[in-house]
Amino acid sequence: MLDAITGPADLRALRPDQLPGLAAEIRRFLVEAVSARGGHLGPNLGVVELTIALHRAFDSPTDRIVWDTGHQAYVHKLLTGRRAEFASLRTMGGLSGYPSRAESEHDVIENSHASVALGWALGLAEARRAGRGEGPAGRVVAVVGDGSLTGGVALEALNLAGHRKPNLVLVLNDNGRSYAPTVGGLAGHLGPLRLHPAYERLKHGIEGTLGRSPVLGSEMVEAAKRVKEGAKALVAPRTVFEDLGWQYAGPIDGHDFAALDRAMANAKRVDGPVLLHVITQKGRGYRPAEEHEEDNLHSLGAFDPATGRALPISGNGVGFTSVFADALLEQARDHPELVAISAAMIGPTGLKRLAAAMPERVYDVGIAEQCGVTMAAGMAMGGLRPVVAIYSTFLQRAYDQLLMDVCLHRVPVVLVLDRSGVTGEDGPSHHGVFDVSYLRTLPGLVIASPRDGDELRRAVATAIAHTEGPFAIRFPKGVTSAPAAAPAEPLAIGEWEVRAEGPQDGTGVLLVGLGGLQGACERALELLAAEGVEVTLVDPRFAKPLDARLPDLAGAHRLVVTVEDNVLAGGFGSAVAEALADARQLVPVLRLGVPDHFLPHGKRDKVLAELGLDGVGIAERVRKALQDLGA
Ligand SMILES: Cc1ncc(C[n+]2csc(CCOP(=O)(O)OP(=O)(O)O)c2C)c(N)n1
Repeated sequence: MLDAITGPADLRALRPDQLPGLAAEIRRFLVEAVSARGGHLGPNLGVVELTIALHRAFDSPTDRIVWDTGHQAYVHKLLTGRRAEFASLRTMGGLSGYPSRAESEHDVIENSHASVALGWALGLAEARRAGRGEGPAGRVVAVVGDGSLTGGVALEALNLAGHRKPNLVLVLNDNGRSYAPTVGGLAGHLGPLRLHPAYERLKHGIEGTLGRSPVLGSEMVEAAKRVKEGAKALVAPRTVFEDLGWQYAGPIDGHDFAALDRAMANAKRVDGPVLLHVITQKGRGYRPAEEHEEDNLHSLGAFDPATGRALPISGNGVGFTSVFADALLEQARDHPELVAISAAMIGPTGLKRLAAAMPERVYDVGIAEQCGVTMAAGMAMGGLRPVVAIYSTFLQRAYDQLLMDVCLHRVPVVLVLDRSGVTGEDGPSHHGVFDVSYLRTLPGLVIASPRDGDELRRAVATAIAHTEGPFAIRFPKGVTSAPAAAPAEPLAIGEWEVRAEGPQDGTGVLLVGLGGLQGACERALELLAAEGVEVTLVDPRFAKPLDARLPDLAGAHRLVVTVEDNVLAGGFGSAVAEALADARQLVPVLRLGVPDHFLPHGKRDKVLAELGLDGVGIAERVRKALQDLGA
């Protein structure tokens, strides 16, 4: 059946009794496709029926379906004519793992940072209300997970939509989980609605504004009778959504086509914002995902479809995240005041080990990076030593909190930015290529950028020992060398390491490579040395402050080359150029890094090579620069 579906119209031509078969086929397809190259599995298995129902009920692209985060849009892709492209899922030039406007007119937004879909949908709905585009007839639907609803920006839109009251459908895809179980008072509010549904179904289903129950089954009919008989146990409070000005319908069984169809048909008839509370099961229909306790196989690399177990990764080494996890645990043993904060990503950021050993010292704040950072400021002011572990790309969201709460108050918060630099398969919105630029602007912040496991462990020790102000550590995705067993020796803040010393007589090249790109610099050094170009290789260790000896060392070379996988705008190379200009050191500077455009998805190594940020590319650019200088 799946082969015959080239778009939503084909889907609408199916008979209702054909839909369960289609859903089963889609689930088999998803497991096969994701097992080959990795990707998001659990979230997509959970929304198979929901996505089919959405595309039958709404007329995309005239009606706009906006996926929050977008990691759960694989089924949407399959149903909008992209089945064949799944063979290239997440590979360079292939199918994106998120919605992509370049791929399809059915993809509205491609921002894979959580919690923004409702704001987008609100804006689109207001534009229609103002008579633009399709006008008020077209519907706007936002599909938002219960995890993503914990983000402040989602709550802001929820609040505003209840006040503005445009025609807007919010499908709350409630599976009770982010990666791990969703935290917070709102999750606590949804739980009882999910478990004791009868009253809400009745109030808004039979007697309320929606006219008919979206989920009228025999159980409900019974419940209806009991309510009418005045059975007090069934009387539930209003939902918070209604208090905010929304109409609420639910809960709706997100795996029951008939219930979904009725709910959506009703929602289309309602004026103003309506929330469909749809209950789904993450990982549905694939036992390894259903039974996977940590995250229902939320996202994973290539795996064996028979067992759900990850395929062994070739190559030696240990993940940077793992080194951080051990280093943090080591520090926590010596520092009872140390606590760690994660924004709904305890597992992926490596806090799981600390949480297993000392659960009371790890805080999951939900997808609430801003709140997490400000809370850390308060904790530090109150005498704790908070370590905030947030992927580089997601910390972008908390810029103002870093500036005003952490840095203005000079509180000793430690920021740990995993997935710094080019990250790979998740694409434009996930590459952590902006952090040096945005962190550098923050007064008083130290920024360490360790190149390997040993240096990372030392950076963690340095950060915890640094009580005078905030401290950030950024490190890339990927594997590194295992750190030494000896106690981690703290680093001197701002002090670089000269790793290879070339001539200091104005003839050589000074190569300064930040963090994870030291390896590529080593390779470039070898290539250049073989051609007789002499190079001094420096690991700056810190993007801020820079070693005070920089202008003098630069002046002893013919050319300074900076290498980073951060954007060139305001990045590490800019910092070096600024320092040299301020010292009136006029040596030419060649800055290598990420140019002024968004990067595609693809393996980290491949993306870096395309940018010329591998050994060969660096050597080539140095050679060319020397030619231009007439050397
Ligand atoms: C701002 C931001 N922080 C963190 C993430 C990482 N992240 C991706 S999906 C996800 C969980 C989303 O949970 P939910 O919205 O309930 O969707 P589900 O996967 O359960 O379907 C998180 C935390 C993100 N995408 N954006």
